[in-house]
Amino acid sequence: MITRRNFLTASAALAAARAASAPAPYGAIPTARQLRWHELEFTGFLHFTVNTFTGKEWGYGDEDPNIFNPARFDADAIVAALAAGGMRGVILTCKHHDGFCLWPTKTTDHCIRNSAWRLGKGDVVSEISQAARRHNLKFGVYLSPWDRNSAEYGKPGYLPIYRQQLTELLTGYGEIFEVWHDGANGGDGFYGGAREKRTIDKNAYYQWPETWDLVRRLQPGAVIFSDVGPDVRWVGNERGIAGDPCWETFDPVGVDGGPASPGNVRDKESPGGHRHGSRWLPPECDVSIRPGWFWHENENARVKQPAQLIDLYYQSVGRGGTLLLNVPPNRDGLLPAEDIASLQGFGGYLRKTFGTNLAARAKASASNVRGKDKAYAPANLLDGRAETFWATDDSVLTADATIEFARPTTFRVIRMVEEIRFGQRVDAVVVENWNAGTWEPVAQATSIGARRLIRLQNPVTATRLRLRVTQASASPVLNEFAVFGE
Ligand code: FUL
Repeated sequence: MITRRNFLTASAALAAARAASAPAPYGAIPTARQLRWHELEFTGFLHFTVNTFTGKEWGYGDEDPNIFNPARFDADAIVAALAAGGMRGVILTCKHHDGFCLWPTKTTDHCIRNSAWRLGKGDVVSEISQAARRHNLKFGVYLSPWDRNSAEYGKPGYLPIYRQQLTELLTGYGEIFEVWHDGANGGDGFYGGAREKRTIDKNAYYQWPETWDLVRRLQPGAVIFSDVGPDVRWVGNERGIAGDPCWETFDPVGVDGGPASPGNVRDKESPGGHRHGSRWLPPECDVSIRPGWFWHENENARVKQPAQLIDLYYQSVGRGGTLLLNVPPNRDGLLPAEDIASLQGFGGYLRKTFGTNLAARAKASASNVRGKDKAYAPANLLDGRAETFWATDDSVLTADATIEFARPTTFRVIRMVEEIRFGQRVDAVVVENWNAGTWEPVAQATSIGARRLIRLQNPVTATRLRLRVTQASASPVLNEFAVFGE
């Protein structure tokens, strides 16, 4: 007898039989923390320390803590300007190479506690982290491994100090989204008065794997950045520009061809990554809004203009990486008016350009849909949802999706997103415009990954557009195809 309950169970089983299974992941895939990091797209860097007051880029380590005295320091104003620029996170130089700590650390006297600022009661890390939370930005820390102040630097005794500093930062200031270790390791310095040159073995000295374990234990959600990851790779230049193509996967190799470590990587390979690399290790593109990383009076007229920031955005975020833009506070402890104006101009561009996907109401069709299952329909490219995607059958590596607008639509920017939970699968695409009975190419690209943005030379008007995957290493799985006016 067919009861209602049996009937329902039977039809559910039928539906399940018809539903095609999701594609198997291809190659290396991102972790949950990497996925969250990709979504941030654009974050800020704050280089701020004794250098701001001495005019140096690299402090020697013998600076008097009293020179750090940003009389009008206003964390809220700083972070508000970053937010207006469109940033979703901020990383502070809690300690740069000079060793001066911007928080009252227990590990050294060379810190803010011994500065005249706020009678030694101030804590820049605390204030920036709290302002970040108020403005809905994630907070991250830069802790320079090289410490030109510490007497222990270069000896075994420095490692426990470095790890203790990291522990203080990762336990005292709430959730941390990124831990940033640069690769400028060793050289001359004050070193507790020794004033000498100390070189270290870049692969062995810091015992990075143990330090990274510590970060995992204390802040499991944080990504770790360095020349070699383990979560996010340096893009290989300080101009903020990723390669084209730019693969999200990478197997770093040391300068001599041996094992790599922070400060020892063949950085010519970093902008492009490695197609079919064994690790998901996407690039973060760091660059300063000014020529230097720290504020210098004589660079006030050389602040990057919104148009330059826009170009950088397309060359970093638009190639599947993230953009980490440094905006250094000045001696007052504020962002200069020039920098704030640039951020505002750029943030306005982002909001205006990417606020409306002109393809959101278009109709989509495709040459192939995985298992003919609606769950993988090309309409998913247009729905603005992160979790839905267009996928083809496993055997179908080249395919196209066509979208039809209700009326002629003019756009200048194209955005494509792979569903990277399934790995980086697409090797090349072409976008074509239906014009008087033929398909005309308007754009082409290689790697997509987390994002590919194409800004056309001139706006294009279309009634019908076709996205053709012309080469792929596994059946394409695409999350988004969007177009924007400028
Ligand atoms: C480098 C440092 O040497 C620079 O001063 C700056 O902090 C840059 C972001 O990282 O390794």
